Amino acid sequence: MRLLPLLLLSGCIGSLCRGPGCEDVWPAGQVLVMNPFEAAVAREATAAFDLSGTVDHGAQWSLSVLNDDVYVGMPEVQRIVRWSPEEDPASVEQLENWPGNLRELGAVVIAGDPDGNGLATLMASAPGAELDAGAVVVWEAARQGIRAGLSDRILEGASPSDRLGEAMVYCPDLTGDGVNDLIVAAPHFTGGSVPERGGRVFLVPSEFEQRGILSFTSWAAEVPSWHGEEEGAAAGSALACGEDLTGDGVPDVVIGAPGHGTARQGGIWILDGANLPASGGLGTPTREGSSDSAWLGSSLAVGDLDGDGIGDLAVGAAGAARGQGEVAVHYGPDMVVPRTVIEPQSADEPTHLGRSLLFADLDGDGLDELIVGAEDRVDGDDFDAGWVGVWRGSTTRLGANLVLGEDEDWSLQPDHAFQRLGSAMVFHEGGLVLATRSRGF
Ligand SMILES: [Ca+2]
Ligand SMILES: [Ca+2]
Ligand SMILES: [Ca+2]
Repeated sequence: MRLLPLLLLSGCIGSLCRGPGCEDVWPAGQVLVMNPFEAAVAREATAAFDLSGTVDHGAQWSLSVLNDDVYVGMPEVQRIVRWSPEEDPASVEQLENWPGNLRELGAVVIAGDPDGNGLATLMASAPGAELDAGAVVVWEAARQGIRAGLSDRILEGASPSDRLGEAMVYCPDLTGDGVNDLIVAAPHFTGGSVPERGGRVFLVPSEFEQRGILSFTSWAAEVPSWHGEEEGAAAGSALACGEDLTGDGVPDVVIGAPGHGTARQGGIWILDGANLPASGGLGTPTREGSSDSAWLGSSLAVGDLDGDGIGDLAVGAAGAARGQGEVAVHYGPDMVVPRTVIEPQSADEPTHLGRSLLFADLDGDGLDELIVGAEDRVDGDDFDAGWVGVWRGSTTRLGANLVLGEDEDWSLQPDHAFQRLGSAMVFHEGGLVLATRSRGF
């Protein structure tokens, strides 16, 4: 990776606006790349750019990577930006700035190349569209064509408040046609056999090739879907796929329902990729939360932490321990009992540890690291400052009951309140890409 001039994490917030959206008054935040195991000083970023926009609505950006490019979804301004840090000079290009009613476009953005033609296909959700019914937009983003092919496909949500697209993952081929598939959740889905806010998860196969704006009834009837069976289960609040967790060589699907259980203990389901269940209710969870309001399944990630070739699963329970949060690590294929629980240090304020989780090989040894974000963490008097911790992958599995702040191999501490460190994380060219919020005004 060609190194840009080193920028300290806090060094250029508030500097001149260089990216799209510079008409906005405030520098909203920064996207940066860092690798704690390569940098001479672990808090130095190897590349960074400033995001402009509004700063006062939480700044829940989303990130995706394809080839050399980083894609940033900015749902508050319905904007998607492509950052190419490898180019000289690094380029920032606004791909979409949707003026219409696709509210929260970019809440999840995924860049893929399913047909292998070298052009990114963007899959972006807009869970706020049509009174929170939600929508998913899929289009090919030609290199210079900002609005080219704009309406290739828009999948509309069903009813207000369903929040279609609040979670979305891009999976290896699950339907047998050799092309990747998209799994989209509407975690507040209500209606038909689905109780209020039970949630519903849809597998959108690649052979689903209708174009244009598709009403819910026209697309959803044709695709497999699974739903929560209790009021408020919120099935599909988190999704994961891409690893074989069971050891049969076929990638599996994981669904989180943090509202599962009478006391919102939460639950997760591991769906066997070789034998996906028929459409319908999800049934009994693979695992349930162990305490009231644990919200188990509020976040999920899969990778291979011990390098045995079988996928491992990290599960967040953001409400466990009175809102401190916990992360459980399940090593495949023996998934049922977690081998490791990562707990926060005792503190009074909610941390919601593990609101975001990522597996990525940061040190290049072929084993994934576990990266845990706690975007709500209070730092002294600074609320929502956030925190990121990294546990290194090893053929020796992590021990039981690790403590955040004591046992991680590396951590990134916040600079200021509302920085929300760890709110969005992806892996790119050997580095950890983070979206962070600026200090504001
Ligand atoms: Ca499997
Ligand atoms: Ca493994
Ligand atoms: Ca590694």
